[in-house]
Amino acid sequence: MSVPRVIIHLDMDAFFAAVEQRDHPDYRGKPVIVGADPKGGKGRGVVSTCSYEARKFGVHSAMPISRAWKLCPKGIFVSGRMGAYAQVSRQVRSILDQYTPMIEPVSIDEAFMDVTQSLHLFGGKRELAERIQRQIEDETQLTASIGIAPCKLVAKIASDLKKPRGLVIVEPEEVEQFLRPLPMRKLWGAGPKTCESLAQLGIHTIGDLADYDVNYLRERFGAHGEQLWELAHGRDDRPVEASDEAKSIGNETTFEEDTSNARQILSTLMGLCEEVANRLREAGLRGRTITTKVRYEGFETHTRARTVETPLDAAPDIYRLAVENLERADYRGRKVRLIGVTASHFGPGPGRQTGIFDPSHKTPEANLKKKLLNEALDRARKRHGDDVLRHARGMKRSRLD
Ligand code: TTP
Ligand code: MG
Repeated sequence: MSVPRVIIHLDMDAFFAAVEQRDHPDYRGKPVIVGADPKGGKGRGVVSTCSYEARKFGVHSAMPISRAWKLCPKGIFVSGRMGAYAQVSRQVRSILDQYTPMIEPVSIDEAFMDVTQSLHLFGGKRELAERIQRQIEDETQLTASIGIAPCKLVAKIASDLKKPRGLVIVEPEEVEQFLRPLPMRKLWGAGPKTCESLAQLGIHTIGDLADYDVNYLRERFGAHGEQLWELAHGRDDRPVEASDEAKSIGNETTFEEDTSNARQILSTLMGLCEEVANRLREAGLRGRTITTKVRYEGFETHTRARTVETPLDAAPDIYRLAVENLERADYRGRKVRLIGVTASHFGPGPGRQTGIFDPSHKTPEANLKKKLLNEALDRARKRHGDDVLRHARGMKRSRLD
């Protein structure tokens, strides 16, 4: 028998609503509903999420906003700030990174972690989980719930059981008993239709399924039936799939002295774009979102981003968007301390598809020419270092675009 794994599932509590309550102290302790505009009860969108105070009224995610308006007329309805939620999500991720490299983000507010190898560094399971929860609370003023189990299925169910601020640990020998009383819909992969068919066979709980004849399930539902039966016994060996790919590639530089000289600022930005483009191509990636960061004297910092349909990996394309962003940050005439550029929101790069017939370029030949030139420049850079490349690319740029 191999050593049981230690899998954590972490999920933030009432995530969007909790961020709103954190940032608006007058919302605390009140029903906050994040979602579409209720338009006085006539709105047509849905609820994204709501605070636990609002859940007492029966409001929940994905419910029509008009219904939430009826159930909770005194609720505070807000439209939500994705940027703020994404930022917290990144902050939480960087906390989790301190505990293991084996992290699989599942959504904006949840992740699996495989801590089998790193657990001993932090004491026992409870110590580790409490420490992560405390650190998240200290650094974000938000709460998270955690489930710990030998597999993903059970860890995920466990994290949901004692929300908010929940911590449920299921030891390997407890897994089957833990699952048995739970309703079928808690089992991953059992959708409403499957649950209905199983209910007709008298299968209502996960325990009912575990006790059922697997041969019959296989006959009736095929491989899926057998898989569900395995899961019902707590047998789930799906690995935590840590993606070690970077989510963004960026670079920034601080000027020796604050400067308002546009030529200097733009040529520095060009250099940064070239470096980002090189790193993208080395990684076989292209970015759809280009973000420019500019910090003025006195540390006032602006970031502006643009997302395009077709992912980019060539310096001139990145530079064009980076300059547009910079203009939108009203840099002209102001003293700039730092600038940076980042590519994110990756799409497939040439390493992953042929790339030559990429619709981002007018003709396949133009695209091929550009690709070959960029590859040649990459080779030159490896041979002669960055300075040569910068110079060479600066000269070739006008011919290619
Ligand atoms: P969840 O983790 O499902 O919900 P939650 O964090 O709000 O509440 P809980 O304490 O039960 O975990 O989803 C995370 C965020 O994703 C949620 O705050 C808002 C968003 N979301 C939607 O926009 N629409 C949806 O239908 C769901 C389920 C979530
Ligand atoms: Mg959540």
